Amino acid sequence: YKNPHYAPGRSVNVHLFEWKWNDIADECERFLGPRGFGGIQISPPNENVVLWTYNRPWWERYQPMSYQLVTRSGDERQFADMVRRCNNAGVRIYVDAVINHMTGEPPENVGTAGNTAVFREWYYPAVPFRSEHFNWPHCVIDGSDYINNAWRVRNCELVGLKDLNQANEHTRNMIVDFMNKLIDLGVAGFRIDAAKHMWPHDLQVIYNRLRNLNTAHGFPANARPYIYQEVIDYGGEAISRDEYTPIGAVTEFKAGMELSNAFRGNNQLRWLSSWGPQWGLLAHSDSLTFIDNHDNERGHGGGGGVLTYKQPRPYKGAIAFLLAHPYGEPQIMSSFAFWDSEIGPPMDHSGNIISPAINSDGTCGNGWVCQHRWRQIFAMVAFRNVAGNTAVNNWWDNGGNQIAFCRGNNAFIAFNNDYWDLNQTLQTCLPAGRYCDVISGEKVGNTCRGKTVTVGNDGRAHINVGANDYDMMLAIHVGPESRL
Ligand code: QV4
Ligand code: CA
Repeated sequence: YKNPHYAPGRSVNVHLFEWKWNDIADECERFLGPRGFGGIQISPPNENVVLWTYNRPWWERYQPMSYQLVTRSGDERQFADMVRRCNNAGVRIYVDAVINHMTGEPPENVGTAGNTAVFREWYYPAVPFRSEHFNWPHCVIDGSDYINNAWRVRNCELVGLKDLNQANEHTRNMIVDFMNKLIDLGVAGFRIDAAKHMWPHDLQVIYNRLRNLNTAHGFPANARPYIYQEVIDYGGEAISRDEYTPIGAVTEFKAGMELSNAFRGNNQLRWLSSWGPQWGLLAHSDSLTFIDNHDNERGHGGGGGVLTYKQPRPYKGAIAFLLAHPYGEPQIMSSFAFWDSEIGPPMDHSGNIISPAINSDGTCGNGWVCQHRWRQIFAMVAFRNVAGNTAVNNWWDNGGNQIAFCRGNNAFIAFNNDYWDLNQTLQTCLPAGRYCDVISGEKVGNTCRGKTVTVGNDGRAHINVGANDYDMMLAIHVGPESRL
């Protein structure tokens, strides 16, 4: 369950938060496929309660009404079409699976597929779930439970959301049928929402009942779905991430916290020479890494003070390090712009999501941030693909916030987060020749719109990253995007 089953030569998963299925299919064909992205995490595809009371917040999608594949992102036909088109473009789809709970007791009672429920009777006829399929006695998680009561964290309600009993046979069957249907439609795996709130053993039973990935969508025979479980663990809680690594990968929230801290200037970059498990992070193969996610970019789920698109310079630096370093299976966030932590995606007066516009310079409009289309970010996806499974070598630092390293003989990156210039000759490990820095500008035709780096026969090159440069890093590699 720890292999994302990316197509060969690809890496990096992007969360296209609240995107519509048709738009994702287009994005696979026109951008993500050609640019070498590995996969996409999509928003929950199953029916959720519609909350006009709160002006259609993004979080309504985390309150399921049924497992019918009808949401603001699209219906089942559009979902199937998206998965097929993305797989054809070499890009995998991972589903955000909300299986811990159903709705709370919302002020409205109609779902995105038109179904209703009887909240006070724990009755969801469109699944169906009845009261016996939930955890009893009824209780709601308290803040202190996280510290000292694992049972309550798993058997009581998360913010009042009706808590399913994954040990119940019928409940399991409904969840397994839902996930298997998605596998048959060609998805490559799942983010398990609120995994901390479910018993690892129950999850294991569910995972073991999942079908193999669909070979008609290009997956090898006997491939198991990629499973990454949302467990927020900064230490000090009754429940640990280590309870979940035996059954699948786990979201490593410490990675974004530590890299945000470092690239904000609160910890010297030179310490990153030991990045990985030595920092208290999960083992490489267990670890889904990211800087920000849809919760902590907006202060939900405990926040975490991570860098987001609102601090672009250090954010791009942190993402560049995340993608340049071989540790972990990285995911990047692709957001819509927000000023308020509850507001939903760009929408019209009827609540329909407005598609991102694609500007002539390749960036997005209509309120979509599209970090994945920022040059400094998609360039690092290509960098990671070229680096492949090489290790870090030739680490250099100035004893402070200037660092550089090679990935085998394929790729080289330097960072300068000091208040003075990085201006010196460094070992790049690359074959002699001229390279275009993919951070400061794209290579167009055979001209480099950014800095040009000349590597000598000894592999060394003069590297310049000014303290006042637009970005704090310089990256070159042997791929066609960089080689001149
Ligand atoms: C309110 C009160 C509660 C009260 C309840 C009942 O706040 O104290 O008990 O009413 O009357 C929304 C509202 C929330 C409301 C709740 C139920 O924001 O105020 O409770 O609905 O009506 C997202 C949002 C939540 C949102 C939820 C459901 O972040 O704010 O709650 O969707 O719409 C922990 C978990 C972790 C979790 C994280 C947020 O360990 O698993 O909190 N992260 C995931 C998702 C996240 C999602 C959920 C879990 C739930 O990433 O986006 O929550 O599916 O750290
Ligand atoms: Ca639970």
